Amino acid sequence: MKKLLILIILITIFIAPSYSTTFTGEVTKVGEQESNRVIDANTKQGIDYAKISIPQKKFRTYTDANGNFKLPQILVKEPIIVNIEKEGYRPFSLTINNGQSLNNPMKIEIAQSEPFDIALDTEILHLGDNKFSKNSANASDFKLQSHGPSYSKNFIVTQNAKKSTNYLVIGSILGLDTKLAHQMGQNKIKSGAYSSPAEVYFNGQKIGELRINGDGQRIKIPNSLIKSDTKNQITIRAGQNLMANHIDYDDFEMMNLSILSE
Ligand SMILES: [Ca+2]
Repeated sequence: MKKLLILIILITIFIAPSYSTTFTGEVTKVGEQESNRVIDANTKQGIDYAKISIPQKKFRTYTDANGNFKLPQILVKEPIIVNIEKEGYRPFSLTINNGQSLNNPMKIEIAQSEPFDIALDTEILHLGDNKFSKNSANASDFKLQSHGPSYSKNFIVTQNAKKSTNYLVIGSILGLDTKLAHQMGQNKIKSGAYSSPAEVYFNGQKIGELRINGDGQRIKIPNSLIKSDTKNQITIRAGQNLMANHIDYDDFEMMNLSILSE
C-alpha cells in the first residue's frame, strides 16, 4: 500500500455575534492504492455492498465482498460529489474538483454511526432560484430542481443530547459563490460579483454561515437552543448576489445533512 494522503480540511465556521467564534477541523482520509476501496475506519476491513453514487452524473455502483469498487472514466470539468452509503455507517461524501481525476484509486474510510446520530437528509439538495451564471462554482451540474431559497427540517432530540456537544454536519457543499469562495478559486466569475454567505438557523436563532465549498463542514449547535423530547428545526437560507439590482439567490448544492452528538 502506498503512503496515505491525509487531506485535512480546516473549516472556519463563522458564528453569529451572540456566540464566540469556533474553529472546527474535520479530517478525511483518502489514500492511494491500486483499486478504489471502502473500509471501516475502525477495523480497517473492507466493507461489502456499500453504495457508491455520483448523483449529478446519475451514476451508482456497489462495493464487492472486499470493499472494492470501480468508478466511470469521467473527465471532471466541474466539481462533483461522490457519495458513499452503508447501513450502520455515518453518511460520507467527497467532492472531486475540476482538475482532479477519478482515475487515481481512492481508499475511503467510513465510520460506524453512533446511537444519537440523526440523519436529516441523505439526498442532494439544491437551494436558490435556478438562475445562475455559467461561471458559477458548478453551473453545469445544476440539473436538479431547486428547493427554493430556504430549506428546513424538523427533528426530535432526546434529553441525552444536552449532555454532549452537538453539531450540524454538512457532508458536501458545492456552488457557493461567496467572496471567500471566489478568493479561494472555487468559482470563475470574473465580474467581481459575489453573494452573501448562506445562513444556518437553529430554532430560529442564527448559529452560523456557509462561506466555502467542501466536505464535512460542521456548525456547533448551542445546547441552550436545544429543546429536549420535542420538535427542533434546522433552517438553511441561500445567500444573495450582492451586486444584482434584483433579488438573485446564490444557487448551491449540499448533501448529507446530519446532527452528530459527541
Ligand atoms: Ca441565483
